[in-house]
Amino acid sequence: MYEMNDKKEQRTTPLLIKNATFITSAARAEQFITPQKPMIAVCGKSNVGKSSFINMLANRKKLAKTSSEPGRTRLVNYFDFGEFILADLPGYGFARVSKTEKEKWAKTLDAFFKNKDQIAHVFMLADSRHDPTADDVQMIEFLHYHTLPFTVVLTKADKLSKMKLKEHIKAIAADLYLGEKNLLATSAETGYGKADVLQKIKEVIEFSNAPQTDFEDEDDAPGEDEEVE
Ligand SMILES: Nc1nc2c(ncn2[C@@H]2O[C@H](COP(=O)(O)OP(=O)(O)OP(=O)(O)O)[C@@H](O)[C@H]2O)c(=O)[nH]1
Ligand SMILES: [Mg+2]
Repeated sequence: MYEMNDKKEQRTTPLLIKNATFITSAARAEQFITPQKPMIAVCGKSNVGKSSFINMLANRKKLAKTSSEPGRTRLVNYFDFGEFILADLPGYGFARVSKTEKEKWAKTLDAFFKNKDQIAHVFMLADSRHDPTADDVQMIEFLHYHTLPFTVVLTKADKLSKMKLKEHIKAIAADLYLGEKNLLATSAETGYGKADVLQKIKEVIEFSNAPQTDFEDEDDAPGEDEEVE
């Protein structure tokens, strides 16, 4: 009962995004930034709609550069959203690039996710129209392996009928061994699903800013096996 009321309360005060700005691009790990506010990473295969998703959240058409030509975002692009930072990551799984280039991307992504403490959440984008690719599955395994908290965001929902979208959400969730609630369907074209994403971000920020229980201190506190002088 309480939980329901809490949810309702949160829903009535949505996260407001006023003025999102571009911070910087990083091509290499040494250029990664260490922001003082919660950072959310946006990842997914090339052309899935990462930059468009960021623009949708920012209410701006050209904050993040979008392109119909896959593989355009080759850098980590950071955006300041006021209460949080968004990092637009280079897309993976683009066939038409050289092996060296692919390895470079893999290295960048790897290095980025190694800074685990810096990442409050990951939005892993996948196309709502298709089955997850082998790369998508690998990315999710990677997130699991590094115990990074993530939500799967399905893009381009406007391309499907409501019925089909529902079917796809179910199928994709099953494919990824996730509950349907771990998936948020969106459309950068129509703004569908934006409120759900903002709600998720709000929860992430609140969790990040909440004082964390310091278990180490508890261990350090005098226990049964320790003598107090
Ligand atoms: N219909 C529709 N098209 C979309 C949507 N989101 C993105 N697109 C289109 O998909 C193409 C790729 O979008 P981007 O946002 O550039 O994709 P990206 O994931 O940033 O791509 P890379 O940076 O190259 O990895 C563009 O032509 C967008 O207009 C959506 O929600 N609906
Ligand atoms: Mg992009």
